[in-house]
Amino acid sequence: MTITGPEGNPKGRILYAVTGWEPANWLNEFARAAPDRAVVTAPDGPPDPSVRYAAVWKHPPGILSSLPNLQVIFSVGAGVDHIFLDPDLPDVPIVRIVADDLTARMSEYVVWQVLDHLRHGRLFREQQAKHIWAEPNQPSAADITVGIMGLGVLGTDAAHKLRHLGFNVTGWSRTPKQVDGVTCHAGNAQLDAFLGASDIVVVLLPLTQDTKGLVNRDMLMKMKPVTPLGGPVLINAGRGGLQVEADILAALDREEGKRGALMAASLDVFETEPLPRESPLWRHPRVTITPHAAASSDPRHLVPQIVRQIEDFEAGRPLQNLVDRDTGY
Ligand code: NDP
Ligand code: OXD
Repeated sequence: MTITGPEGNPKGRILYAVTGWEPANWLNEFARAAPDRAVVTAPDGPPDPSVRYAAVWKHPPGILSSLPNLQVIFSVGAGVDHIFLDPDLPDVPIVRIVADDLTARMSEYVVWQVLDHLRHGRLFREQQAKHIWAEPNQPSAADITVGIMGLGVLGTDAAHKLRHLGFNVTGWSRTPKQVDGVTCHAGNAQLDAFLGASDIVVVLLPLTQDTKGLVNRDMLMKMKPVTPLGGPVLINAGRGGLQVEADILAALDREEGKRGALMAASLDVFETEPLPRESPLWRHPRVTITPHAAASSDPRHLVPQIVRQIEDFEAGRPLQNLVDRDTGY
């Protein structure tokens, strides 16, 4: 167990239970933002009654139920599916991250990938390697409709930025939405219309019981067979569990112009992470892979927000960005 901050302090301690990320920067930020509060990195031994808050990412299942006085769980990511993997999840409020820094990073990723597909990035990199000077047909942003699955915090910001660049933007959410300049679709009844209108589909959905495996053969068959880019393009920065990778690979290898054929894919998230070395996605010439890095959680921006929420909570003010356990996001 590591403890930072003062011991024997009456203020509720914070458990930092994060798997796979370097803890030093987070602990430094907690020390800076909450110098009067102890942070515990891994409780062992008897249940720790002084821990009242937990900041988690893929925490070891069962660790939270061992804390008798836990009052709030904070996800240090925007997504919370990792929290629901714990079968012994205590019945306390769950708060997720909504932060301008993270939102801006995600929109940068979406805009970067959309522009790379529009501006033939892959082709030009190939041509450069072979010293080929040739200009392909170049559609403009106004010729392309980008469809965003998930019109939440991240999807809405990306939609605005793509609109600003001149793309047509359509969106899909669970409940009806109104977003300036965006044609909005909602619910399963409007999914086909949404897919049929989109040249590039960007997935920014949370992983829930309802969305698991949604990006599958059935969905790919409903995408436009022909677009100004040749065929449809898929970009997934939501969660790997949303996609069926065997179906995406099959769609990439289907004959161009045929229904269900995918022109290219940009994938930031995968069914298994890290993406196994033997996955054929690594070597597919029309797949762009990033290592779940579309929008990193930066402790400089996120820790002060968590500490502020704890202070508000202790002062009797309501928590923000609460997760709905029924919908799973
Ligand atoms: P929000 O909760 O703000 O938005 C989620 C959106 O998805 C909402 O528009 C919601 O609809 C929609 N949605 C949820 N379930 C369904 C459904 N069954 N059918 C249709 N639409 C649905 O989340 P964020 O925008 O903040 O984040 C989205 C996801 O992005 C996160 O859950 C996480 O998985 C992922 N993420 C990935 C990162 C990365 O680095 N790759 C970084 C950060 C987040 P409604 O508006 O009706 O509620
Ligand atoms: C997140 C993520 O959910 O990094 O924030 O994926």
